[in-house]
Amino acid sequence: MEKIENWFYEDLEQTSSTNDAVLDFLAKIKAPCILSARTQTNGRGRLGRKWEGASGNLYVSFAYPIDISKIGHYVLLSGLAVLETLKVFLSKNLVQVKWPNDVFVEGKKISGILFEKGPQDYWVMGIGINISKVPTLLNPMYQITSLADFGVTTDRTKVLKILVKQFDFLKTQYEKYGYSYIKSLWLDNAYNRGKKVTIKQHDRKIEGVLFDLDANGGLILKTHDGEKHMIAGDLFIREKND
Ligand code: BT5
Repeated sequence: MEKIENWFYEDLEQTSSTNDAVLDFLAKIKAPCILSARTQTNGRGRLGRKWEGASGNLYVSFAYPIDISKIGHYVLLSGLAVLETLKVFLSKNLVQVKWPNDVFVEGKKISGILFEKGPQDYWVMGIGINISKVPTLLNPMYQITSLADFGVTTDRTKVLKILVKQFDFLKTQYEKYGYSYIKSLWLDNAYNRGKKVTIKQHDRKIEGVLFDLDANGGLILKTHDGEKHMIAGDLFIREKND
């Protein structure tokens, strides 16, 4: 069986969603594992949204056990693993994490991550990174970019190998030094830290200054009514910074 670092690994030509296919792989081998696919026919995002594909991009899911009390920390850690991976290819100050775990380059979305519960204490961490192409989207939530837009020529296997190394490194640092390590790295690389942002939750909008992270990986906004803790939502830049 193929391996990347200490992870069992399988690559498929095509699947509907790597987040589903990795569960079949996990059922077979019963150990932490990674599954990628060259194409995904029904990739998904949060809240039933779609993740659009183009060939050459990376679609990968990791299945591994997480203590439920730490899930918010792993959500941030996953975004940092993608951030550090992209910094290998791009100038470091261009890449930022957008809460909870999107990665943006020059204000455009290049990567999205979807966590889903698996069997027992396993979770699935599904990561999409635009490498060679920006898919065509009718009404994207944000502007979109890819590594190719910045003149980078690489392939999904090279990016995946670096991603696994970065993830393993950050997980080890987290286990050694705790959440404070993840929190400060995240804040140092946060999109729009100290600026006015809007968090959209279904039909609700909360506006405030992106200030800090709480103990569970939630976002702390400074609003007119004091500090507010966000555990879910989509972050947008305020159009007028008034
Ligand atoms: C996410 O959701 O950003 C999580 C996406 C996770 C995708 C990976 S691919 C491997 C694994 N298998 C899966 O089936 N999923 C995971 P969310 O925050 O809800 O953002 C979704 C929104 O991002 C969409 O509504 C679009 O506006 C936008 N979008 C869709 N495809 C995109 C792309 N390729 N690049 C940038 N933005 C995209």
